[in-house]
Amino acid sequence: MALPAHIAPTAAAPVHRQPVYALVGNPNCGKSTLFNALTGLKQKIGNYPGVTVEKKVGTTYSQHGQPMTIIDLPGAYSLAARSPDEAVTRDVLLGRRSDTPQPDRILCIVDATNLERNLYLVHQILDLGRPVILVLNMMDVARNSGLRIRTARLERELGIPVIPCEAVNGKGLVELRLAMSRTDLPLSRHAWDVPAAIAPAVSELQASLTEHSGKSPLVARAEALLLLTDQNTVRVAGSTPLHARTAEILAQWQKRWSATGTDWAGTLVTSRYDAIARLCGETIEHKPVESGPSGSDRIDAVVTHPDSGAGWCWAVS
Ligand SMILES: Nc1nc2c(ncn2[C@@H]2O[C@H](COP(=O)(O)OP(=O)(O)OP(=O)(O)O)[C@@H](O)[C@H]2O)c(=O)[nH]1
Ligand SMILES: [Mg+2]
Repeated sequence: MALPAHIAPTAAAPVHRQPVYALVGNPNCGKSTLFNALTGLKQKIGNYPGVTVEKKVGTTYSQHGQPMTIIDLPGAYSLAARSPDEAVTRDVLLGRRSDTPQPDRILCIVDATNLERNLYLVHQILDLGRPVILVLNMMDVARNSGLRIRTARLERELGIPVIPCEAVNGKGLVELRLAMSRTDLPLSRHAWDVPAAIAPAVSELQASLTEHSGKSPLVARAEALLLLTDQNTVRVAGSTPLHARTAEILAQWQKRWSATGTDWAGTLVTSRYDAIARLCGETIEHKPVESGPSGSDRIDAVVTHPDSGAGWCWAVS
């Protein structure tokens, strides 16, 4: 079957060795449930060296039986880390930890009932320039609360595969495995213009990170954006420190902006939220739920009823 043009292969380099997927999302959105469903007993659980943060790595198989590694990362609301858990997630994704391979691809899982908040992290991750698959989890709860998500529109806007899922009962897993098996996953085309007042600083930091820390241009850009919003940077054991020249450039810009009263971090965060709000406005629809049993009764019924797959049609586009 021909792929829709908006998620057809682009310039993303195919991965020839065993691909490493990171599973990442907000706390409590179903990461571990999905990780367990994909990996079964093929899991190794330990700690990241030097921090009391759990490290979970597992193996799953492509549709052709090829092994794929999955790392279940700690829950995070943002890559601008505020806790050791978030710092580990940020550092693994940015390739800052020598004890963990930088993931080739990223499975972003979101709670579909709270898409706008969950998309903040996804938006930051799309900046990393890695192939991303977006998993809309908790679709049972979303459907029962009257939410309709225009999945095809979301795919088109972001330019990546979007897979509706119910990790708790395995729905959507076949489609997810098919997407994960693709050797030619596309890179997102998500367009997010950095506000003009901040753009020169991002370029300068990006150049320094590329030159002094050997980062690829896209990872360096994502990292530059983070340096500007990560006001109280949480550093954990195992994380590579910032190069002195990059730290100097950052301090110079911050001094300049402080003198002119420019709220650089606020400007960046607001601009990202504006882009997400626009996206959600185009893709989420609230329909009043018809009267009947209470919301939680209906959710229980869907989760526990063996035939809950009937009428499995939540992707309105
Ligand atoms: N109704 C419903 N519940 C789900 C679904 N997926 C996961 N859950 C439930 O959501 C709760 C949280 O799931 P977890 O897999 O522990 O979430 P997590 O993201 O790993 O949480 P943290 O590791 O604490 O950040 C559990 O009670 C799951 O059973 C789903 O698709 N539908
Ligand atoms: Mg978990």
